[in-house]
Amino acid sequence: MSHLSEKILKYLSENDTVNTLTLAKLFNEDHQKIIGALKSIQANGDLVTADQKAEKAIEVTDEGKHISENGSHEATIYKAVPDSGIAQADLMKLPNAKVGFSKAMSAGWITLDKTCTPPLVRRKVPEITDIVQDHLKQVILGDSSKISDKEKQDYKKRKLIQEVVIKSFDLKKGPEFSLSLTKLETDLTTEMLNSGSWKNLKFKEYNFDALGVPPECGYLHPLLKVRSEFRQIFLEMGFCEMPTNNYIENSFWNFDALFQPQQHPARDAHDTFFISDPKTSNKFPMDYLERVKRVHSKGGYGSQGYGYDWKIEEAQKNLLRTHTTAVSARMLYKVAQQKEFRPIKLFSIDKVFRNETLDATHLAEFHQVEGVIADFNLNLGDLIGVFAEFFRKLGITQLDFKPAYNPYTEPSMEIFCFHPGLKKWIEIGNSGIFRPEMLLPMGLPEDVCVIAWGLSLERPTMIKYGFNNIRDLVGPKVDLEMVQKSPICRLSK
Ligand code: FB9
Repeated sequence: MSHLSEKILKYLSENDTVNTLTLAKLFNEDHQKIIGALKSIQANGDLVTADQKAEKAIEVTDEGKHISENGSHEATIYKAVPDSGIAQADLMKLPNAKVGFSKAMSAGWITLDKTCTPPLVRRKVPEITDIVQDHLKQVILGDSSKISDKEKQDYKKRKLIQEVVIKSFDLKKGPEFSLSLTKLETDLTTEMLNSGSWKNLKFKEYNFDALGVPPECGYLHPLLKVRSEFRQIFLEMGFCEMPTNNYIENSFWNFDALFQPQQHPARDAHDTFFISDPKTSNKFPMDYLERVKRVHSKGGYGSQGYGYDWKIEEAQKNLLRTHTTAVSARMLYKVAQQKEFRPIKLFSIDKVFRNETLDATHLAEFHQVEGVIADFNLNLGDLIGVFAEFFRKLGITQLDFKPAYNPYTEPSMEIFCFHPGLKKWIEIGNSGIFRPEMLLPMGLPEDVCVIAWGLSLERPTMIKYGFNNIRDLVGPKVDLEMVQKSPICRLSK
């Protein structure tokens, strides 16, 4: 129990009644503290009765407080007049001289000698009593009985005092008066219920007005911040997002549709995660599947093919998609089924899975970012121009390229940039023009070309946020505080 609450109860045990303002003076405490102690007594039950009183009182304003400490403006003016007198203009340079001069004149403390040039202000009395200052000091001490109503009106007009309503309480012993406050229980426990001890305990009242604990708001993971920046760039470049909500894919769309031969090493289990249940898919557009089979085994569309015995069983195997280009294939096939081809720009940013050796910067899964454009007669220049603009919006302008190989694109290029932050050349992606052996079996017109490029989300995020190990960014060991305090992602446009 607070010491103040004890003192109040003790005072009440020796006196029938007392007002809280009186207690504040007696205990030399701020009145609000007395009210606080009263509240904690009342929370314990009806130990005291408290009748609220509201009485008018006067208190000094800030200016009134200043005068009580430094003297009234008229006294300041009087004290500023030397025995030899002072030019009125000089006197009026003092602060509050206007009101001080007129009050000193009407008090008969000073006079204006106009026989001199310029007129001089002289003292009229040898000394003064600064009654205003004395009165204001009395108000501060809480005794304004010696101030006449007329004087109070004048001080109010001069804004030296103001009327306030002071709320206080007249206290008396209550029906449950006691000198001590029993500790209030805040929790009803199983032990209390079992032992029955709750019957002799007092419980704190529920405060239904108490606000709930503010919920910890959510925070976006740095990867998702970079994803939304990339998404914004694609959208403002006029790309539409592809539906990538299928981690599980079959080998047909992930490999065969992309003219990736069935004996390609990437299709081995050591590079790809195959699904054991359900192990296979069996729903394919069979006419299209036949064209894919033929282009792999016999060639066609000007291509000699791979000349191997293509097996549907291989194409039926389910897997975790190794690239989002599988989704691009599905989307391009869909575009090819439309009556009339219309140019399209597509993008995707989503997880892909590779059964590869893990290291400090590579996990078995990462987010692939891919941009695809299908239009008439596109060429390598168009491809370079588009991803150069994409990277420019990321603040990357110094690009270089190296020929590369992808089973589904020819030509293909690895993309490099001189990273201004790292001050070195780094690989930032891969790109190429999809091969006719991929596009024509889908049914796309011969003069339609499809260009595409890809990069990851993890690499730029690690660079942007200064991570050296991918496990500090993703996975079970991530420090959640990192997520909370990671700054907003602003990739320079
Ligand atoms: O993201 C990568 N690097 C990168 C990207 C951006 C960046 O910062 C931006 C400037 C702000 C910094 C680095 N890379 C691709 C390059 C390397 O990190 C590489 O080591 C890792 N690569 C992944 C695949 O590795 C197994 C990154 C991933 C990748 C590679 C190729 C593609 C997509 C992702 C592709 C493609 C493609 C090609 C043709 C047609 C369609 C898609």
